[in-house]
Amino acid sequence: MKWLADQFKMTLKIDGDHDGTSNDYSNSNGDDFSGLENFRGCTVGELEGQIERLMRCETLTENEVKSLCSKAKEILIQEGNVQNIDAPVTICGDVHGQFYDLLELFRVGGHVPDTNYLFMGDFVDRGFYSVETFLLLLALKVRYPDRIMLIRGNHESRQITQVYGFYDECIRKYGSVVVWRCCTEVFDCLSLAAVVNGHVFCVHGGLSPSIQTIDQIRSIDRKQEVPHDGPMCDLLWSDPDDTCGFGVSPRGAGYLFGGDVVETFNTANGVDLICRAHQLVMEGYKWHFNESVLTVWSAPNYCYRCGNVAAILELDELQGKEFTIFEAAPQENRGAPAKKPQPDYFL
Ligand SMILES: [Mn+2]
Repeated sequence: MKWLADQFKMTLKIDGDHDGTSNDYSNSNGDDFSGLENFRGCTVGELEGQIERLMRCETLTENEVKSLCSKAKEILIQEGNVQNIDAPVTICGDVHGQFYDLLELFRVGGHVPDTNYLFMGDFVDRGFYSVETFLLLLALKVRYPDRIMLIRGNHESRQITQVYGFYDECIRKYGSVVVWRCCTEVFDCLSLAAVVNGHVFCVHGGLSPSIQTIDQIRSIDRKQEVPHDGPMCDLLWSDPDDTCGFGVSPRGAGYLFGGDVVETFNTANGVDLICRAHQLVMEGYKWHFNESVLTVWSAPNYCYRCGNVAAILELDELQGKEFTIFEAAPQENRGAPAKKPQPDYFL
């Protein structure tokens, strides 16, 4: 079982092994439409009200989720498999449902739309607030489509979310599978990668032996559940490793890829840097292979117990890089603890 291998590795990590634009939507700059205008089926005022509530970690109603997801799908499906993005942009790694730490990320990195963001997947699972985290990112995407880019991580999957928490959280908070199902349909529309200013290739996991050029990624039929193998799977699951060529991944999906593979890929595609997420790093970010690959991790104190700091990377117009390190949101900013669900026998 591939996914059990992932679970096993994650357990190891938690226990102390730490290895491990081009969009042309009009009306999307945040300035072009008034509060009364109708915007993809609801008013900007309604959408902004939803963003305000989500920022307070309040859940949306099931009907609001349905309509938000259907608008998000419309926007996301029009984006390419590989999104071309212009700097300045702030690049973020895994968030994993740690809602209050996402607010901390926005506090230190700036809010949308003042700061442009690229989130490299793994929005859900593990943390207590995958629903609020994902819906907030989605609502911001619908409100400011050119200011926030979301690409798919290996956890944006039906199979993985049923094991690692998002499915159970949806059932607990809504009492049915409807919200989970809506969100997983959005997952299928997420882009697979991004290229910033033509030079920085961003992807959740890494490289694939089936992919030599970025153009090959553009021809993948991405609107589906993450497959168990093949190029789409590899992009979301692979990890860099001090090896030559491609090696077997202990995760049971994707590959380990070496510095030689990166050099070939980067040269062939005119890329200087592969920016990815997917692996916990205690310092928030980590360079590999003579700074040709970078891991960015944005979930501080991962799973509320790893003790790591988180990082985001700001790329400026001149290819300058600035890391911001941040810690978990302090307890007093985390709001009231989540209400415990009523045990089934009371219902
Ligand atoms: Mn991942």
